[in-house]
Amino acid sequence: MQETSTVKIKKCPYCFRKISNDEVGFLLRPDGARFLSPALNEVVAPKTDLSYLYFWNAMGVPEEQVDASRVYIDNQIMTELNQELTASGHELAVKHFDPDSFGYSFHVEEGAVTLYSNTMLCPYCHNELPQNFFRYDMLMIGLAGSVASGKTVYLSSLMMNSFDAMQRENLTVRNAGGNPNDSYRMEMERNAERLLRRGICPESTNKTFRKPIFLEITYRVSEQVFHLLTAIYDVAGELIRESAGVGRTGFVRHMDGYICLVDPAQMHLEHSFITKQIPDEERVLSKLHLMTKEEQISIQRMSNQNGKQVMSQDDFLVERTVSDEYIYERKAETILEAIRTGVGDHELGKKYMALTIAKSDLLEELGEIRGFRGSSLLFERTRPVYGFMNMDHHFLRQEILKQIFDQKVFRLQRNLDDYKQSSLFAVSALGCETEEVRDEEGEMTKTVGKVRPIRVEEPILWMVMKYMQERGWLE
Ligand SMILES: Nc1nc2c(ncn2[C@@H]2O[C@H](COP(=O)(O)OP(=O)(O)O)[C@@H](O)[C@H]2O)c(=O)[nH]1
Ligand SMILES: [Mg+2]
Ligand SMILES: [Zn+2]
Repeated sequence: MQETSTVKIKKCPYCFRKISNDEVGFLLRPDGARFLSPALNEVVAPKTDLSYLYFWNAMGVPEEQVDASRVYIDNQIMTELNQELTASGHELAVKHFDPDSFGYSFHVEEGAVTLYSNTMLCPYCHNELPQNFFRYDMLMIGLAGSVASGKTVYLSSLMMNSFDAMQRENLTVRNAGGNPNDSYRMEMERNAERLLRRGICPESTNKTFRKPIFLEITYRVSEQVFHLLTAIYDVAGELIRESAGVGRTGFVRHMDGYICLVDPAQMHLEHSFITKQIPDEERVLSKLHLMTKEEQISIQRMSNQNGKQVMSQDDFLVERTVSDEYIYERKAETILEAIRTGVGDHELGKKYMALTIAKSDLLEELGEIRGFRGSSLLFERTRPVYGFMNMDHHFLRQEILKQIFDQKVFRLQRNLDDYKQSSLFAVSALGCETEEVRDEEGEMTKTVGKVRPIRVEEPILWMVMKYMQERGWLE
C-alpha cells in the first residue's frame, strides 16, 4: 500500500526560495506566559531575529526600521528545546500536522500553561506565511507604476470595507495574512479605513520592497468550489529596475502577472488645451498638470528620505509649456520596459499583463476622451452580482481602450504581444477628485466628496479568472 506523502513544497512569497512544509518555523505570542522550565522561558523571551533582520535590510530597509525583536521557534531551536525538556522530564514541544491545510502548528504544554501557534515562518527569511499557504495555489501579482501613479491608493481602495469591491454572491475574498498583528498589515488596514471613512489618501510610500497583501479567494460555480491565494505587491517602478538581474531578489521575475498603472498625467492630452469643448475641461487639465507637480514633490520627499537621487532625469520627458514653465512628464512605457528587462523577453510569455489607466475619474469630463465612441462605458460604476465582471462590457471597453492607448499613450502592439495574456482596463480607486488640505494632523490629500471607486477590482479579478481558466477550473 502506498502512503500518501505529507510533504509539500512551495515558493516563499518573500524570498522566493523553495520551502517545504516540514521545515517551517513559527511566530509565537507568549502574552507574558511564564514557565517553570528555564528552557521554555528562554524560548519565549524576545530576541533579535537575525534572519528576518538580514532579509529586510538586504531589501533596503534600514536596520533601525526593521522590527526584528520577536519570539519565534525554528527546527533547530525546537530540537535543542526538546533535548532540555527530555532531560528535565517535561512534556515535549510538538509540531502538529494538519492534513486539511498541509500546514503545521506548534504546541507545548507545561501544567496549565500552553503555548500554541499556527503562524508559520519561512525557514530562510522568517517572514510570516499566509493562511492555507501549503493548501492552495498562489497567484502573485505585481502592482507596477511610476511614482504617484496611484499604487498605494489603489491597494487601500481595494481593501476598503474588507475587500468590498471584489465580493460577489459566488465569489468571496478575505485577508489571508498569517499574522493579524503585523505592523505593515495593520498600517494598510488603517489606511483603508481612513480612506473609506474620511477620504484621507495614504501617505506616499518610499521605495523599499514591502510585504505583499495576501488574499484568499473562494469561487463557487455549478456546485463546485475553488480556492486561490493571491499576493499583491506594491512596488515602485525604480525598484523594478534596480532589482532587475542581480541584487535584491529580482522579484519582478517571480510574479505571475502585473497590473501596470498609467497615470492620466502620463497621457498625451495637451491637444485639448487648444480645443476647449467642455467648460470644465480647463480646470481638469490644469489639475492633471498639478498632478505632475505633486509627483515631483513626492519624488523630492523620497530622495530626501533615502539620502540619494531616486531616479535620473532621463526618466522624464522635459517639455516647455506656453507659460514658459517646465513640466515633467513621466513616460508610461518606462515601466513596461523595466518589466521586460527584469523578466527577459522569452519569459514574458508566461506572464499576465493588465495594462490599466488609473485615476480614470480625471478623464470623465474631457471632451478628448468623450469623443471616443462608447467612452461612457469606461466610467461605468455598477458591478455584477455574480462572476468576475460584465464580460460583454469588458470586450467593448477593449476596443475603446485600444484606440485611446494607441493615440494618447503609446503603440500597444509591440508592448503587449509577448505576454501570455493581456488586457486593458481603466479604473479609479477613488472615483472622485482630491485636494491638498491642512488641518491639526498636518498636510494631507483628501478626496473631494465620498470615495466611489470605478471598477477598481477588475484587473485583479481578470487575472484570477485567467489563472482559473488555465487550470481548467472554469469552462
Ligand atoms: N483623482 C484621483 N486621484 C488619485 C487616485 N488615486 C490616487 N490619486 C492621487 O495620486 C496621488 C498619489 O497616489 P499614490 O497611491 O500615493 O501613488 P504611488 O506612488 O503610485 O503609490 C494620491 O495622493 C492622490 O492625490 C484616483 O483614483 N483619482
Ligand atoms: Mg506608494
Ligand atoms: Zn522566505
